[in-house]
Amino acid sequence: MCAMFSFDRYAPVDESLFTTEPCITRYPDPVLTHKDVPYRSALTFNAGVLKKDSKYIMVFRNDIGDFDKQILEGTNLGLAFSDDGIKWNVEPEPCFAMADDEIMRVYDPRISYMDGQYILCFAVDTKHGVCGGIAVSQDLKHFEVKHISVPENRNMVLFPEKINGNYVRLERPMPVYSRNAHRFDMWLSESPDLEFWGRSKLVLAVEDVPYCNDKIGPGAPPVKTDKGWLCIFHSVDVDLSRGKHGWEDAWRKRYVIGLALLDLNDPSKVIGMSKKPLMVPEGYWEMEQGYRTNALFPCGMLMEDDGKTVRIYYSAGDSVVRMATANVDDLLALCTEPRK
Ligand code: BMA
Repeated sequence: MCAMFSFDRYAPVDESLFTTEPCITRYPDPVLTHKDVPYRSALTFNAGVLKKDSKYIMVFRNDIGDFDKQILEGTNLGLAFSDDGIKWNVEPEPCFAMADDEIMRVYDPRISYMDGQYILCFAVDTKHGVCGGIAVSQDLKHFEVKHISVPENRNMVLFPEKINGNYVRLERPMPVYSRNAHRFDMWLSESPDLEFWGRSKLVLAVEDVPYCNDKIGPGAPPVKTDKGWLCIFHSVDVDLSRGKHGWEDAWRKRYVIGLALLDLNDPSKVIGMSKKPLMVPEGYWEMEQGYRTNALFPCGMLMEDDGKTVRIYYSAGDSVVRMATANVDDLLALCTEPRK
């Protein structure tokens, strides 16, 4: 193995880093569970959220099945609207699904609105690997698929506006030859038209994140501030001694939420990063219940109309959607101030 990349397979992480930042306020209850869904639903999670014309719009992953019997039978994407971002009305039918001889399902949506159209990014499970997909829609009922990447790629997230004339996405390829271990990093690509993507660059690597020993991936469309793009991501540490949590025989991962600040004009440049997680799993909804406990997975982030309050929509336990708020200046300070 090349010495430069000699990682311990899963080096232990410093547990003292794993606290939620005090600037975070969680809404106490989930904002969406399978009980809110008027069609078959076992797990509602990994939800992209957008605020447009004072309305909140959510596209969420709906795993079909039976929560109480712990049965999962497939996945589609659901659509919900809200006046306050807390109480959601789910549309009567799912809004999007893909399946054919090659594609098994789409999942983990992120939503943006640009140039008069909604843009949905999602993961695509195919018989030949996981791809990233991008589709556009005028009405969130009819979608035109613009792009499906080569495998393996996941967690595509668009910046909310073009940068230097191009669409820009964050993404998380899954290289198997890079460091002789499972180390998946955050990358960026550009496109003039959402269809053709290139100029790919590494943005943030696992070894840059002091509380990660496995993989990171972009979370939600970044929020623009005058200091840079606020970017949340998920970060995973693995501890092989972790045993059964949730529905599976063993679940050895912990998913936390990280925070970074990217350069406004060249968002491949990380100009600040919180040296500890922004949020870690806490309490009943995040640690005790669900398909996979100990997993926070953010897919939505938006700035409120006051220009100060940032909302983060994240999943807990791959089972419910939750929401937390923070003041934008506190988030910026976490990225820019040296830690004591
Ligand atoms: C990731 C994806 C997500 C999921 C997360 C936590 O690898 O599969 O869909 O929410 O794991 O289980």
